[in-house]
Order: sequence, then C-alpha cells, then structure tokens
Amino acid sequence: MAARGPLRLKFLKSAPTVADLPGSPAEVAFAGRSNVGKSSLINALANQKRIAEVSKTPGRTRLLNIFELDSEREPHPTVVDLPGYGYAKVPKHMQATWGPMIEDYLLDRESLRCVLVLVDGEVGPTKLDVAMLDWVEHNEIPFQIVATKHDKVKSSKRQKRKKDLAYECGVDTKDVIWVSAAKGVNIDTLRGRIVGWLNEKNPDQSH
Ligand SMILES: Nc1nc2c(ncn2[C@@H]2O[C@H](COP(=O)(O)OP(=O)(O)OP(=O)(O)O)[C@@H](O)[C@H]2O)c(=O)[nH]1
Ligand SMILES: [Mg+2]
Repeated sequence: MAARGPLRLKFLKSAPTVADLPGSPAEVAFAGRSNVGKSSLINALANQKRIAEVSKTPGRTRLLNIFELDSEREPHPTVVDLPGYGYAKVPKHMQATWGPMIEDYLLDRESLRCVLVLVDGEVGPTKLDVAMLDWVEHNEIPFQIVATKHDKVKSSKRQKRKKDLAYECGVDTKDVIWVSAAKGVNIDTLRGRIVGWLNEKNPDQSH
C-alpha cells in the first residue's frame, strides 16, 4: 500500500469534561498511563514536533485534548489525547477524579470509534493497564492495543517480548500494533488504521 503521508491534525481545545468537547462525526482516542508515549505518538502520526505536548506538567494533562483532522469529510473527524493515568506525582485527590473523567468520556462519547490503549513496550502492561483493558472490554468499547517504544526493546528480545506482552494483555500477538514514535516504526500502518476508523459511519445512523 502506498504511503499516505502525515495525518493533518490541528489542535482545537483542552476540555475538562466530555460535555465541553465540540461535536464530531467520528473520533479516535489515545489512552494509557502517564509517560507511555501518547502525545509523542500523536506528534509522530502528524509528523509534527509539538502538536501534542510531550511530558507536560501533570496539571495540564488532566484535560481532554482534542484535535481535528483536515479531511474532505465535513464536519471534520477528531482525535483525543486523554489524560495519562498512574502518574505518581499527581496528588491523590486528582488521581481520584481521573477514573470518572475518563470513564465518562469513554462511555458517553457517541462519536468514539476506537480507543487506542497504549502499553509501554519496554515495561509491559502494568496492573492499571490490565484493569483498563478489562474495563473497556467489559463495557464493549472498541479498542486497539498499541505497544510503544519499540526502539527500546533489544532486537534479540523482541520476539519473546511481543508474545509476552500480548499474553499479559489477554490478546493474540497479531492483535497488538508495535510502534516507535522516535524511530517511525509502524507509524504508517497505524495512520492507515486510524483513517479507517475515522471514516466509519455512526452505526446508529442509517444514512
Ligand atoms: N525511546 C523512545 N522514547 C519515547 C517514545 N515515545 C515517547 N517517548 C518518550 O517517553 C516520554 C513520555 O512521552 P509522552 O509522549 O509525553 O507520554 P504521554 O503518554 O503523553 O504522557 P502524559 O501526557 O503524562 O500522559 C518522553 O520523554 C518521550 O520522549 C519512543 O517511541 N521511543
Ligand atoms: Mg501527553
């Protein structure tokens, strides 16, 4: 398949709740623990250095950051960078609000076509990652596991790591997309998948 070029993303706004987000015909969200590489991956997909900020201060990452895709489809499809979970330096009371905020988003956002659950490829899934995967599956939210930082896993260990990570996440090895934002691994493949989800019609609409 021919390379399709970067996703043309434009930052729209940071919203405290799902009710503050603009309408969207189709949306893909990036979820995962803090530092897993969500913002770096969005930057790599857009082929831009700082469309989504990398390693922001925890306060700002408590918001839903929404981007619009410049495409022929009107209104434009969107991409959301969700706040990272499990950041140790975030005060307890803020960690307590993370769960409901993300849960509300994932349960209430009608335009959501797929949530990408990012798992650190070097570290493997944490308890929180496994809990998140169980939760999205239980709530029948369409999801895709993406393992990040492929470049940090030694090539001699990759095969075993790929098998182990998928097993620990409860899926087949072929169901995990491995990426490296730093080295550009599988970024094109993931772009293609994202464009596919963003072109999906709302299953509730007959037209
Ligand atoms: N080696 C390597 N480092 C990466 C890669 N992707 C991200 N990083 C690094 O991992 C750190 C965290 O990346 P972010 O993109 O800020 O992570 P995040 O998930 O957006 O974090 P929060 O916004 O806090 O939730 C940064 O230092 C990145 O440079 C990768 O593919 N390879
Ligand atoms: Mg981020």
